[in-house]
Amino acid sequence: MTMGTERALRIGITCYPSVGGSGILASALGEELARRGHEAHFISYERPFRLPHGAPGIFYHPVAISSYGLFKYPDYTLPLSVKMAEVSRDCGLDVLHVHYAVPHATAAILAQSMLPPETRPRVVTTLHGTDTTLLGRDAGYGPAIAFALERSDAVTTVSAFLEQETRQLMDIRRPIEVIHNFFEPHEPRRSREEVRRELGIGDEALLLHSSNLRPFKRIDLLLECAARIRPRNSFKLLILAGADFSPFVGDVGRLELEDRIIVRENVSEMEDYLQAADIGLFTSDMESFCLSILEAMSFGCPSVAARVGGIPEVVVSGSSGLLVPPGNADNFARGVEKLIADPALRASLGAEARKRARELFSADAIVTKYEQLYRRVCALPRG
Ligand code: GMT
Repeated sequence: MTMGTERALRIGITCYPSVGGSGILASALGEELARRGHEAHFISYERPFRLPHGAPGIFYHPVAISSYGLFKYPDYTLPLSVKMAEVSRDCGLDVLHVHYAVPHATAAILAQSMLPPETRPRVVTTLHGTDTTLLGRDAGYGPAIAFALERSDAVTTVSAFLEQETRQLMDIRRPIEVIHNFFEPHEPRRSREEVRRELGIGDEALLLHSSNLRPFKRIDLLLECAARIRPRNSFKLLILAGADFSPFVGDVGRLELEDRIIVRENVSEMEDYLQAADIGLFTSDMESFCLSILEAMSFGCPSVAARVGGIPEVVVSGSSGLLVPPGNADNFARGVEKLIADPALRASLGAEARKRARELFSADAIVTKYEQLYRRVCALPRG
């Protein structure tokens, strides 16, 4: 297929298929590439959970993992690289685009090396966060990550913060391009009123937190903040949990928040809930971007969030949300109270948040950058 004068591309995409920003972003990218006439070939141990079924141009190639008596730990990297090489050869992939370096970038470099030079796909590695900020510091991973980054045909990060952090931590000198995350909302299936009715929301403000509940998301601080918001009956907090919430149920009881907290686990109709929310609340200690804030912004919902990592690239405090110093429940509670008490401020921050999301972080703005990058690496001489 050709697009104008340019031919359609065949892109292999590898990501973690489970709930997490990097997998969500990779799935959305594949969906948008297919909509633009390219082929997106997902290679992973499971089908990414947000990937639409039956859409033209989207393919899924499972990686089978065997367990052998000799192995104490099952190995994923080698079967992944073999599958990457096989799909590259059989489907004529132009690019292997891996999301999250560990172990995907190493597997892609190995896959590339296993193929004859004339059929080698280019490797694009997108760093998402802890693949360098955490694992990059780990002596058992750091050198392999640095090697795969140096060997990739292009490396991108989802924020300028992550680019600087990666350079400093890993002593990387090669070019790294910043391509921010994007979010392209689907049409909600239910109305805002219907969803608020389901959640039992009356005049209260509906606060929203969505995450995979990992330790750096600071769910303890989120709940502590909820316990300190006054008046107590001015809000309810909806937690869209991408993981089992039961470890936190004890804290909800201890803080006497049973009537304030609503939990929904692993929802697939994100947009239904995003459109129903009034204020996002994100207490993370670290985020290279925080896709959940962007998802809320797309529906005109401003967030109170920690001023950490790449979040200030997403939210301009006082204009499209409120950023507060991290780690202190009172800071978050005062920010939320301010927005609950001032609907006009909430509306103006929300309008600016939606505008910023559309102008800077839409598929139109971002996917085009990936397409240009793919074409640029495809023009490189094959190594
Ligand atoms: O890096 C991680 O810990 C996991 C990763 C994920 O898969 O959710 O999160 C990172 O990537 C997201 C998508 O680009 C970003 O929105 C998150 O901010 C980022 N997390 C961290 O930097 C801690």
